[in-house]
Amino acid sequence: MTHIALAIAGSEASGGAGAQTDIKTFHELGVFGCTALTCIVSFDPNNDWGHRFVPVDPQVIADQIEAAVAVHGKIDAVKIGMLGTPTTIDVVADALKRYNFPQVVVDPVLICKGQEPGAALDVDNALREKVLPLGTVATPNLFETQILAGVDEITSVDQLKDAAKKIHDQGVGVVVAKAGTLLNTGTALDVYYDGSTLEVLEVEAVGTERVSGAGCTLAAAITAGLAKGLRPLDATVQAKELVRHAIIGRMHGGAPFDCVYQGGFTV
Ligand code: PXL
Repeated sequence: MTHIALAIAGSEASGGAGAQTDIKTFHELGVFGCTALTCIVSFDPNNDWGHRFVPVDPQVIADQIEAAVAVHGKIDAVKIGMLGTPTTIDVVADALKRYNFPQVVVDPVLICKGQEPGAALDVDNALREKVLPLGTVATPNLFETQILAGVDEITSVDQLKDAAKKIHDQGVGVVVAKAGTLLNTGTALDVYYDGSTLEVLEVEAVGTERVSGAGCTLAAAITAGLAKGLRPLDATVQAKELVRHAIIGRMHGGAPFDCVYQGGFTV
């Protein structure tokens, strides 16, 4: 039986991040992918690679989710990627309530380079109030973990564990708080917390440079694992391994950053 995952996420034209990455990751793990696009992001090579951001009309977002659900009859797992505006968050929260998907992975992408910093606070509050509690798993990066946990700075693994617990206390079943290489452990380190199990997950770091799409890939891989019936911890361990391969196989081109490529991973 083929399992189906839906990415409710933004388009990022280069294919390095966003919904394109999600689809490729689902495919790499043998899961059928579909999408509801929430916004269109185009990096601007003439403006410091800022993100030109265009939200998709709210009704069109609702229509896409309706279409994906109707065509397949069932969706095994959903990944929520960039939402970008409070209006989009409202539409997506409504859809999550209406369809009651069995697994919902929330990658709480707060703001993208080029958006108004003021917009971040609105998005942050709306995401925390309306979407996070509807998720079964959340995958905040270090910055998002600080904001969502309401803590100043996270510089140690113990602080990351405490922050993951604080986010869990806000009604998220499983928190995967991602530090990557930022805590200088020499590894790519994330904290997994599901209310009883607390695990520090580490894989060998490939390097310390940021690679575009790594976070999207991790959340998408967890989503695919859950769609196939893996337990959240096993899905997360597998996802970290896939991300490691996607970073090793990354694409170099005309931008000052590389982007992940999932192509070389085998389960
Ligand atoms: O990596 C975060 C992200 C998610 N979704 C979209 C993006 C980005 C970053 O560029 O463009 C659409």
